[in-house]
Amino acid sequence: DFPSGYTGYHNFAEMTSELQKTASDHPSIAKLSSIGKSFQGRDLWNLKISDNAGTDENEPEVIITCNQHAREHLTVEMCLHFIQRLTDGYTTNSAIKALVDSREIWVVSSVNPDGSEYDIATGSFRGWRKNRQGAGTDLNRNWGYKWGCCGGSSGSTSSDTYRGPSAFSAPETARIRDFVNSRVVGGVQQIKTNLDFHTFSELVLWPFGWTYNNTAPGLDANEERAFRTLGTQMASTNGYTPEQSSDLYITDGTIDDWMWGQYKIWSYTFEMYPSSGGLNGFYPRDTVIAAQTARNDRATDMFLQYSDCVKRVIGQTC
Ligand code: 0X9
Ligand code: CA
Ligand code: CA
Ligand code: ZN
Repeated sequence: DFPSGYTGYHNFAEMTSELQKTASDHPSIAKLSSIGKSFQGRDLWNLKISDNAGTDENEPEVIITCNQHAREHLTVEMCLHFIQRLTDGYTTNSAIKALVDSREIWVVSSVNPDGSEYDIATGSFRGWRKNRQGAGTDLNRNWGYKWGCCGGSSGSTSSDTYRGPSAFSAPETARIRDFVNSRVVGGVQQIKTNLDFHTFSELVLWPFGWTYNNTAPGLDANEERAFRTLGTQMASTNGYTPEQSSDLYITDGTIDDWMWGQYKIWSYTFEMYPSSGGLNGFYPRDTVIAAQTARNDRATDMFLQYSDCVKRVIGQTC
């Protein structure tokens, strides 16, 4: 389990209880389901937050994902904080109510529960990143858009950025893909936006990661301007640095490139606290959780606000 100094973090069982409690305390606006199992058989929980949560309404859909990388435990807390703020704030905060009423928000608070549990199993952190299938696959190199295209992932199983033997070879990415595919209704993808949380470096990133070019086939100058404008505005609320994801380094097979490349889902990656560090940058004490999750309240509100039409941020219609 988590070592002393870290007991404020949620392990998988604690996260599961928290999600179940939220759903039972707020049955009209929170509905919990599993989109399938991890490699080792843990549930991949997906909490829907919306008014009339049991009904599929005609509202822009949003998907928030956390913990693709095992050791990035602060991101689980980010998803849980986001859930708690929207559900507990619903009756008292009119701005929150307006967002919850006008969106259907899916939250996958742990994409990689096996890796996360493995990271804490001995009581001291292992520094583990990947899932637990064989030698481990880096889930954020396993998505099926330009998978393995560009030197932004590794073909060797021992690497921390091993892309897997084929796109979506990991059950964790495959189940989220299946879920996102299932949200095509009447030929229209219902999910408009995605926010994927990582640690660390305090960055707001947008596609593409596979090329240094700002634009590419499937991402025109106008779209790039909308990505940049909303990314920059969100970053101005949390003090992160906004940039195209390849400005960090080239990656291929990432969730954001797939979401955008496959479906034109406006997908951002947030790299949370701290701004720099070595391996210990992945392990901030639990005393920082409250401040470092609340730090993204305004950015996530803005993200939800524009989720009906991201191009509104540059004065365009959808
Ligand atoms: O390498 C990653 O997957 C991310 N950094 S982390 O330290 N959390 O592992 C950065 C990904 C940036 N690229 C894209 N989001 N495409
Ligand atoms: Ca609704
Ligand atoms: Ca819907
Ligand atoms: Zn990460």
